[in-house]
Amino acid sequence: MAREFSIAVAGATGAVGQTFLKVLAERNIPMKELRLLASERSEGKKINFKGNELTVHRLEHDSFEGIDIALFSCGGDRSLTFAPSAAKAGAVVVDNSSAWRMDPDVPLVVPEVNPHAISGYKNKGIIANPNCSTIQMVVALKPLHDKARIKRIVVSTYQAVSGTGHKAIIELENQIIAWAEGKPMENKVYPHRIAFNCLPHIDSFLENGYTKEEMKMVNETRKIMEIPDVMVSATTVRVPVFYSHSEAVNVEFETPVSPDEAKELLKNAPGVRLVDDPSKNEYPLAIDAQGQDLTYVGRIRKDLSCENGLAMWVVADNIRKGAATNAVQIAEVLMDKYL
Ligand code: L14
Repeated sequence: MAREFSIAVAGATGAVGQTFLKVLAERNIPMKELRLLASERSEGKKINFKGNELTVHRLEHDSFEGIDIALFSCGGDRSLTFAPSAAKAGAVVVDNSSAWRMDPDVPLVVPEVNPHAISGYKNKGIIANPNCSTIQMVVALKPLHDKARIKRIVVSTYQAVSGTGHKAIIELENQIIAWAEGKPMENKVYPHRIAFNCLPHIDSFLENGYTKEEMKMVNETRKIMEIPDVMVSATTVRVPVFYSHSEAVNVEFETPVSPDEAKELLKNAPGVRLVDDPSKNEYPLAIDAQGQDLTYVGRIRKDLSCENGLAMWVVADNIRKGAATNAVQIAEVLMDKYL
């Protein structure tokens, strides 16, 4: 990576946008220019990047002249509006929203799982970054699928409020403070109180009784893992955790794979940290995964309800591996191999 690149961040002031900047700095991405874009609300704001003060500009159709890679995390509507303009200006868009993920002409990529799909950016100039819950699950399952072929997945998630953005982090904080002070707890972001509660409701409900978040886990898993016929059933739940999603995953395989074999495979798998020593109370925890880029896997045991099954617990930082880090990893492959 001798060359330097011009990078734009659309949605630079959001929870994911801020983490884009952190990850770009940490990974020393070679940049000629870093252009920060956001809605007019944040126009003119100053943001420090590696000791330089950068000004936030308003996201517009002509914001992308000279940009090589545009990292988008500014919501699905804005992405539908502005990603094609960025692509037209010659940038490759890596988009964190759900807007483009299931478009057959847009690759949906987790670099540890399907890096070859990145070449598909040539179709529309857009690559989609998958849903946070899906990313960490497929990182954990890919090495096992390569060994024994997955037939069916049943997953329940325990998702942090940061996925909804800054406003939800503040809502949970305020509810905890109100509770401690014996005052009424107010909710605006979620339809119910999230403090000391669990909400089986992420994104909106569909006709079939599932939420959009649940159906993302079904459809995105099929696309990323390239197993169009895999059966997936998901229940996605919001829990009063600030960062990191946890998941209980039950997987059924075509052929046997023992817990010991699975541990051996996961110990050496890219992007995975195996944390599995229950005798020492060691298993993946949200508070340990927070701020990290790896997907933590543990509690690996036989699923007693089927012939070739495993059960496990999978945890990752939803804002880092689940969003910003995964997108920056895609950008790194683009810079290394394609641009
Ligand atoms: O990326 O936690 O499709 O509310 C959007 C909603 C991620 C989770 C996505 C949340 C989701 C987010």
